[in-house]
Amino acid sequence: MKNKSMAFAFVLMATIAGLAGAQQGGSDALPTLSWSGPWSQSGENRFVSNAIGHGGETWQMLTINAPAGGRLWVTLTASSEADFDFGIASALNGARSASEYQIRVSGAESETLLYDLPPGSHVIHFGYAKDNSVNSRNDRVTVEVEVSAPGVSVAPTLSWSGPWSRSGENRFVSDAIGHDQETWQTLTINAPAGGRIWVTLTASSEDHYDFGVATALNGSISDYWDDFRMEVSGTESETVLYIVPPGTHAIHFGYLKDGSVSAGNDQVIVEVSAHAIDASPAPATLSWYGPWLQSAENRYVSNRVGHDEETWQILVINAPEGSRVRVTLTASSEEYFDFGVATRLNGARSDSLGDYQMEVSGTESRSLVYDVPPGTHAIHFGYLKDGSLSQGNDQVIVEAVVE
Ligand SMILES: [Ca+2]
Ligand SMILES: [Ca+2]
Ligand SMILES: [Ca+2]
Repeated sequence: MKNKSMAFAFVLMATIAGLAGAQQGGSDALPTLSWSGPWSQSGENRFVSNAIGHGGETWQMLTINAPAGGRLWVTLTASSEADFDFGIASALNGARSASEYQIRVSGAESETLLYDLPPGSHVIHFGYAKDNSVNSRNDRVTVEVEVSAPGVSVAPTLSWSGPWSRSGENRFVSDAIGHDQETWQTLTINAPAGGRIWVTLTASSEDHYDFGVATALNGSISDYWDDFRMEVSGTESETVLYIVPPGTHAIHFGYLKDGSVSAGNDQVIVEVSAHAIDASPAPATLSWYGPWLQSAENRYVSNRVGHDEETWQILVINAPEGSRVRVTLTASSEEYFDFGVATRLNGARSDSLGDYQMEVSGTESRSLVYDVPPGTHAIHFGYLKDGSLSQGNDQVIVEAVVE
């Protein structure tokens, strides 16, 4: 149990540490950093949240002096009760808030965030907020910050180690293993000016039992499933964007099998592309093909079809430097029988409802963000009707926004 004098000692130590420095040296162009709050310093610009009780919050403030602007890389790593106790980073010059934030992490999640700094002085608040019961892991969050000058663009270089087979420049297929075994491949990223790393994992495995996984950036190989950044099985394929601060980093990719049964090719494939942080990335463009009726920019309404029929519209995303696209599907249809669907990125039209990324029926409206790697990609939107009855407007509406 933490008492008041211990809490006071934490505050005092952190204050002394804050006064003693945490200033970033180097060239005049680099932003300088100063910290205030009760968290414990554990590196030049690395702080660990202090102990708090259930229902509590604790905050640490970073002040950034950036006369020439710059880039700020924030890595937030939780060690907490998954989905209930959160580490939080505010928006640039945003408020302290457990409900409005730039990013939050829980469990064993670790994420890196890039803030583009306009010239001037700025603040960011970091928090740890707990719900009303249960502590897990180390019950804290760690924040680590790095800065770089504005406008430096150098593409990261990639190197690989492990037993997997190369099938493209940065594409590897897991090697054959038996039941209850696992195999790992390591990607090392050398990123002197930071970068964006797009990772696609594609499974061909026993659904729900044999998994392809990717760790967090610099995460460890671990038995805890919620420690992984991404998991795929069956015929799943997913893409995730890693934002990488300046320096050298690793991501581990695994194929993990349970005690019996193999399916498909019994493997996972990883494909990676690395890109410089560009000061003004080329925006993604959206184009649409199909019979649906346009009702606004990037908003389409399905055309009329009969019972047991379906109709499809295609969205093509051209994203020279990668992007995130938010898609919203809104149904007005016979509930549970007539569906609006969206495929995975580059997924196939399919007869099986479980294969879609998103489904709506009745009066449902759902929205989803696709992480889109650099290149040209497609999403298919469908309206699928069963053999009888129509309700509502008998249609689905799709809207897409580049974030
Ligand atoms: Ca809790
Ligand atoms: Ca299996
Ligand atoms: Ca129907």
